[in-house]
Amino acid sequence: MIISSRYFHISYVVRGFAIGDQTSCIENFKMANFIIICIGFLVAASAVEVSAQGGYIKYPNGPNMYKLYTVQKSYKDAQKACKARGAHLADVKTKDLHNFLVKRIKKKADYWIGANDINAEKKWKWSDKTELKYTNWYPGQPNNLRGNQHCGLMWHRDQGYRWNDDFCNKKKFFICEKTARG
Ligand SMILES: [Ca+2]
Repeated sequence: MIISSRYFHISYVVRGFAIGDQTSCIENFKMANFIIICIGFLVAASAVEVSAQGGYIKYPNGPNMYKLYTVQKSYKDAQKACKARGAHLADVKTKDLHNFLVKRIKKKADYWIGANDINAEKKWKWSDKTELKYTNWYPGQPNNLRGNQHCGLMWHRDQGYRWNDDFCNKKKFFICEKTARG
């Protein structure tokens, strides 16, 4: 009687451990799977955003992709640099696109965009020669300082990077835009 009772006790304890270990093992396995799935998801998400096309980022609400270049160039040289990559300076035609680009600024600086009135004073046009409808000028801009500011940029002096017209020969960072390929 005593022996069988002891045996019962021991077997119960052993079984208890076994069940406990099994449960925690399953929990650990589930957690490991969960972490692996999460990591996989993050990697996939970043791979979608930074496409294989030279670091250009697809704008989800339009057909184009964008890259912020942190090399300083005059406006004309920035235009040339974009063109050499099958792109042009970014035509920021909506507030949503403006915000999308601002979120991706890592180096606080001015960034040339497509807006300019090089061809005719006060007739601001985008790179694609269309007139500006949506604008996001900083209050008091464009002021055409000294009668010689014809190139638009996202202005680092404003927290929201509202736009300023500046001297086209100044060297600035710039944003290129090109059509996203399927
Ligand atoms: Ca200005």
